Amino acid sequence: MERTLVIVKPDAFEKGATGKIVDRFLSEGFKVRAMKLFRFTREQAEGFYAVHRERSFFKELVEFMTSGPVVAMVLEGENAVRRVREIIGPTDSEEARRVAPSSIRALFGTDKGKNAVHASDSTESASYEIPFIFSQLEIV
Ligand code: FUP
Repeated sequence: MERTLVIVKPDAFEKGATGKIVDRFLSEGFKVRAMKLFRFTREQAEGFYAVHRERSFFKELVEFMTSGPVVAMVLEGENAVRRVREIIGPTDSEEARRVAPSSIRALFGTDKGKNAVHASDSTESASYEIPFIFSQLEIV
């Protein structure tokens, strides 16, 4: 069974959308294997998004991700990486509202930066991101 990392970002947490987002994944058949509430430090957010270090939006991204608490979870299911990416929709929430109106980013995000959720974009990313956030003992 494949595993992927999802993070409810500060905008969606602040809106009180965490429960609805978790419920959506449960109703799509995923099992939650780990979950926690925390707030990223700057160094942690920079490490988590190290792959984007050279991008123009990196500073803005780190500022947003450290602006409030987040809820991270490990989801498990068949083709979890690809299916979760379909359920969250495109990066830009405005585009998501046009092309995937029932996606999580369409329902709870604002724009390209404040887009409600993160999800691993490949199994390789999931293998970096899951142990970055969770210790072995925290995954059931
Ligand atoms: P995604 O994999 O859909 O989260 O999107 P990317 O990997 O392209 O970008 C990672 C995060 O950077 C996005 F979730 C939000 C942020 N971002 C911006 O703030 N501005 C942009 O132009 C693109 C991405």
